[in-house]
Amino acid sequence: WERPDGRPFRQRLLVVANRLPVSAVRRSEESWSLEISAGGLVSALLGVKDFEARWIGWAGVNVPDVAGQRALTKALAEKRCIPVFLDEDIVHQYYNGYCNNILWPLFHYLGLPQEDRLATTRSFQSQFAAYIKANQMFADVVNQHYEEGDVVWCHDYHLMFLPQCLKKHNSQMKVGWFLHTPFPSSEIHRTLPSRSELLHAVLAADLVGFHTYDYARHFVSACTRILGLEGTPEGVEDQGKLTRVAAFPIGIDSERFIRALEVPQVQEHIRELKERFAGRKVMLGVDRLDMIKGIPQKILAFEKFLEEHPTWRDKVVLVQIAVPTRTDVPEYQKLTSQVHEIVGRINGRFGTLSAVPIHHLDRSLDFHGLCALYAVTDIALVTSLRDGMNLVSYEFVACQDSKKGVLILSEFAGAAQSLGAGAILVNPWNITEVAASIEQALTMSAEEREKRHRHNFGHVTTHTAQEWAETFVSELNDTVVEAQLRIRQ
Ligand code: ADQ
Repeated sequence: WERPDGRPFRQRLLVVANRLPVSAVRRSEESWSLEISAGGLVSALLGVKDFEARWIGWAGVNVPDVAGQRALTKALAEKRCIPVFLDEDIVHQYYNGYCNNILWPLFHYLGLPQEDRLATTRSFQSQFAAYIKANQMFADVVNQHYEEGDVVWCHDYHLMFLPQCLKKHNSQMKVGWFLHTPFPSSEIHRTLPSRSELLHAVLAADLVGFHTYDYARHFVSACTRILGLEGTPEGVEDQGKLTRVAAFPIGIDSERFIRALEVPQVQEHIRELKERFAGRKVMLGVDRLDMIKGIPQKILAFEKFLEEHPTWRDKVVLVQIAVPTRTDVPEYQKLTSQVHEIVGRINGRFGTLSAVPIHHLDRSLDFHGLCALYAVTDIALVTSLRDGMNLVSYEFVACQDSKKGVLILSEFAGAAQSLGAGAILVNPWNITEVAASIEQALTMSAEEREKRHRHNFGHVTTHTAQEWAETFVSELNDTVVEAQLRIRQ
């Protein structure tokens, strides 16, 4: 399939996510500066060679004036990004409200908000209306830019209505939807007042993807139990229309991490860290400061370990890097104070004039700093209470080929399905078990560490982000072709 000049056609991929992969800062009335924010999704799609990707999403800023919107649209076009402009009220009700206050906790098994029932119901209704309105605004921008033959890939719990909005406008559009969080058991999902509307809206997609087989199974059960539809090995069937449902475990751009370890600046940083922590085993946690990451539970388990193993007290250090998120939400502020209080108590109890057992940083690290830290770590502690996948565990493994450190991993992270055989799996709620796993990791033989690391390193370097994106998109193309063939028969 070629252009007249002999170059192959590349299919256009419209990636629709709540946030664009850039941060925009306004310099003057009509001038913007943009910075690419490299996350897992961005690097996954940068590596996809067969498609020409365009991003559609919110730039994270309120731009009320037409001149500013026009200037930002122009600046973003150079980065192949197309903005959706959301005003402050919509952001408050759709993003802070329905997405982050209702769907995020529910999908991570934390339940619906516990406020006064009536107040919740009232705000629930207006937040749900704003959610639908915002999804329609994303759909309007997709429709404006869609060209026949494009593939549209919708991302995450923010955009569950988008497949339905798009298909209503154009039933021929190839639409896929992928969820980055867990999809909970149908018993949890059925507590959501808008449970059926959301399921129907997602089922409008041609292909629906999850990180693990379990999440896909929960979704199919929700459709069969709540909507009364038929679940098949392929997906969900509604009056002859099949929506394909499958697992597509995400990966990372492992080469990027492995190459970073060769950069002189990173090697210098590694030397400094080794010197600073000489004579001590380094344990590491890297998380957004979110309730789902189980940070207090992790620190309490470390405290228990120190209590029970006095001989290790001056021989280990826990470095916990926690990037603050959603800092305006009271529950998140409470979590920050709680973590600070526990860290202070433990450092007061077990610290000496020369060293403290926990280094807790409330901030993000740059890419090179993060790689250096991963490389000097002896034990990574990932204790999420629930986590769609958890890419930190993958990044740690990619940076450990010389050290062969141990990964302690929550059984409630999607990554437990792929890295479980190499990691020590724990129930993060069981602090005694996590404390025991720290001892097991510290005393593990070199042969055992090597064997476990080999398994995980092989997985992380084979099942990459690029593979994930390519598999999803080619499966979406195939699904649509198969559906067309079925209709013709
Ligand atoms: P997140 O909940 O953000 O993602 P995760 O998968 O761990 O969780 O990815 C976080 C990313 O941010 C990693 O690339 C990590 O390096 C970076 N990061 C985290 N803390 C950092 C810090 N303090 N400093 C610098 N960088 C930091 C959601 C889901 C996950 C799912 C991903 C991808 O919640 O379960 O794995 O999407 O699908």
